Amino acid sequence: MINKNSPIPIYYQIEEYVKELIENGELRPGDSLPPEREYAEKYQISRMTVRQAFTQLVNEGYLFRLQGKGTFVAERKIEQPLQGLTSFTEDMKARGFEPGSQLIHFEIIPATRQIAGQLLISEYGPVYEIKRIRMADSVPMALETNYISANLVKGLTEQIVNKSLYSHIEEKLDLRIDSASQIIESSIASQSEANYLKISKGAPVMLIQRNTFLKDNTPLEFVKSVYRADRYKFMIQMKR
Ligand code: 16G
Repeated sequence: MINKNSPIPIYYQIEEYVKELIENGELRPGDSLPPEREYAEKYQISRMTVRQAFTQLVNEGYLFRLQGKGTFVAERKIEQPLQGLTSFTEDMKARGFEPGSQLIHFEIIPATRQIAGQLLISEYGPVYEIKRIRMADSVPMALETNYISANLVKGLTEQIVNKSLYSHIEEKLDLRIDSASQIIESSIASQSEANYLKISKGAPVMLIQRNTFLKDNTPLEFVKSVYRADRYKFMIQMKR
């Protein structure tokens, strides 16, 4: 696999080789990699070079290290297209995962000025504040807080939001979800976010803010989410 005469740097060749093993399934999530020393001896290269390749793969999310235990293959990231306006439940089902939610908080609160501004309702108007851990096959993927006007979407209950909000809104309330705008920025998990998402404090996350509108442009929801950066990547098609 390693060609020392190639103009391609050796660390890069190792990286490509390990990626190939992961992509063709020879290395599966959770598998441990042979110690760097073993690679170095086998291919007669320096341990530093192997380390450099592994570090790059850790940074790209293919591998992770456990102190004193070694280097392991990470779970594959979900590649989430950004074009379609879909719900978490739809996204997970489309990938063959069982969608799940754990309700952390459900309350009708008076809208703060920020929330009222996002939902175009009056300050202190009643809004649902719904905080859910969103799960795929019981693994926490994101922490989501929705704000929805209680005058627009009447009669939400804990039972309803334990399932799909979008399907309730469309199928039971017959409202047409039409468009959304979304902002994505990077951040790190706070202690409480880390606990909910079962990651370490300070682990990379993506903050997503979504404003969703009905067919007549009425704001339906204002959502703040924290997505695990080790499990998600986003994709968008572009054309020029
Ligand atoms: C997605 C949406 C969220 C929406 C939810 C409905 C993002 C960032 N958020 O998670 O705005 O409320 O789906 O999901 O994509 P549900 O129908 O499964 O409850």
